[in-house]
Amino acid sequence: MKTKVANAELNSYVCNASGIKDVAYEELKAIAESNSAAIVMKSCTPEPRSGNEEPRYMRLPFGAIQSMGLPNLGYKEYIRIAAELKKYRKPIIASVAGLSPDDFPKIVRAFQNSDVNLIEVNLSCPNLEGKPQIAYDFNAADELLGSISNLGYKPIGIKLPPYYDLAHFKKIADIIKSHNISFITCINSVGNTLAIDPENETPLIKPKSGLGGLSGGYIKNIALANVKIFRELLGNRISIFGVGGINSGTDAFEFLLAGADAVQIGTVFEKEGIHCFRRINEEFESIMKRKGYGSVLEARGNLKYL
Ligand code: RRO
Repeated sequence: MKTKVANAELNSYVCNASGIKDVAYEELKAIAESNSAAIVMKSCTPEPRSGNEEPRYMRLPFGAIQSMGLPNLGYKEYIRIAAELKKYRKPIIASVAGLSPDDFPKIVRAFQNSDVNLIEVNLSCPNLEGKPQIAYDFNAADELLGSISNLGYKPIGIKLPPYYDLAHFKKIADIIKSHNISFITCINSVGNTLAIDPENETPLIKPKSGLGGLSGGYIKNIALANVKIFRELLGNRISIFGVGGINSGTDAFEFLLAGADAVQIGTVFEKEGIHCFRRINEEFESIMKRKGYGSVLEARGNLKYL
């Protein structure tokens, strides 16, 4: 069940998503030693950040709500960590964030001269007070991609927020095609949602008056539609990581039918721990076998219509 994202070869179809248990060296080492097909690192900024106030991550019955606020060690530390993790011979995927437009080319340039294999640029963090999600501002996204897409030879991808309107899909897809973008990762959490504790009469999380990104099972169908629509709009030249609510091999297979090249696991990794990669991968392989598919590519985008 090997697959490929941009020029990176993945030994399986299932890996971790940025943002869960991937901030510190020990956590990334555990991912390196697990069945995750790649090592995806936490989105990073020029300087280390401790993130938003707690409570900032709460599990919900079918997923989670969080407003982490980009806690990370700063990009220089992730460049050092990538050098340490290279020996595991697994694709290392950096995730780039920023607090200002200039941060992005600065960090991308540094990762271009590092041991990471792919560079995922996060245009969709919903949890920074006063900072809109870049990928919802088409002019800003276009300008930002222009500033980062030709700084070196390592493939650049972008982490997208969910879109809901077909005209918006078309707009961002046209922007992506006009730059040197090799893969997309969709979707980030659904931003600015609210979960309430009715006993306490408070939100479940503290930052942003309780507003946070929703993830897990609640967003699977939004994610599936985003993967399918982008696969149609972008064609087969651009790889797609599907992410959002994947909890089983069946979920992973649905993302394959929608057009994903590989999937990333976030919320379930937080809840179940490192074993989730092996479990989901085994379940996925058994579905592929039962259905007679010999490779990921054979089934990719194979959704049939009623
Ligand atoms: O750290 C976060 O609060 C965070 C980020 Br950077 C992101 O891209 N998506 C998300 O749900 N949380």
